Amino acid sequence: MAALEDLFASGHRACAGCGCALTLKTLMHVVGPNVIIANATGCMEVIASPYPETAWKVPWIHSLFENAAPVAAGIEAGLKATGRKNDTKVIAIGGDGATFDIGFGFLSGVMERGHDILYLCYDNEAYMNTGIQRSGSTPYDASTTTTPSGKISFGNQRPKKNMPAIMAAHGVPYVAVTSIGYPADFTKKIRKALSIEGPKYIQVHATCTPGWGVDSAQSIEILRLAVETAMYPLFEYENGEVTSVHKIKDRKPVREYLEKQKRFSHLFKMPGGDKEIEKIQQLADANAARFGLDVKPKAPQGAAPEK
Ligand SMILES: Cc1ncc(C[n+]2csc(CCOP(=O)(O)OP(=O)(O)O)c2C)c(N)n1
Ligand code: SF4
Repeated sequence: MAALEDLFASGHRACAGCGCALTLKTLMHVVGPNVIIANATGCMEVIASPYPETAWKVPWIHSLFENAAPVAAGIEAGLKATGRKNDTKVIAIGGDGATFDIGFGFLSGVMERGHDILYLCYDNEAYMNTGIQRSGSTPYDASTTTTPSGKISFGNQRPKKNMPAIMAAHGVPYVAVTSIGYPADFTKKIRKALSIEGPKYIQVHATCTPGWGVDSAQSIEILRLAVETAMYPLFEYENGEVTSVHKIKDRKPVREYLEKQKRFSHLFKMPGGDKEIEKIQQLADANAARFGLDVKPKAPQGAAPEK
């Protein structure tokens, strides 16, 4: 098999084990050269474009933190107006801070206006580039520099914002949640999104090794545990309806995910931590129930069929 060209080249300055950089590398293997990318401010912009160098081998633009989606929409409209859209894909990329919070209104406008773009949010669950501040995507009880755990707090006390549901509520044709811990799932969903005309939103769970406090060698294992515990369910919405979910066989307790990350380590030391872990387990259980994630055990052979 011919080697895939790295259109997001190595030599950039991401930390070892960065799931976000792996996301972009894998994205470009799927997308190929006929693309224009608009990138929000954030780690992936900073590590890949220190002047005068760039890791990008395709047309790429960075403007502001909040406006990757409108910049992409402008590019798409310009290509159409000048008769040059053809098969050129237009992709906007932003972290969860850029997507869930600061670029939220801008993204909503773009989704509503029906532009033919893919918006990719790499979700590392905090503002990492500026030193691990909480975002609307930070999970319950995670310790960040703006929601530090300590005597008076278990960390972030707000639930993760349900962005996929908000995006689906715009009536867009395709919304998907994936994880770079599952590259085949990621690749399949990117391919599908690019085959659909109109606005698409894909959210990909991606490790930040210093932000989550994990060993770089465990980056993928942690992402897989997020899915296997139902902390981060993977699913697709088509035209507002959930059309597929990634099922889980033998769902693991959330403890197995939490105990491997420093951002949750206080839960295992502080009085009352067990109760908090139980609350997080309930959030995962609710995810499993909502999406029907658990694979039901098969009835033993010869057993009477369920009524
Ligand atoms: C309007 C504005 N506010 C704040 C900043 C400072 N800033 C730059 S990057 C960043 C964090 C980005 O967070 P996120 O979008 O989650 O991406 P990540 O760094 O995690 O990749 C912030 C707050 C800015 N550049 N512009
Ligand atoms: S700080 Fe986090 S998101 Fe930024 S390059 Fe390092 S691992 Fe990646």
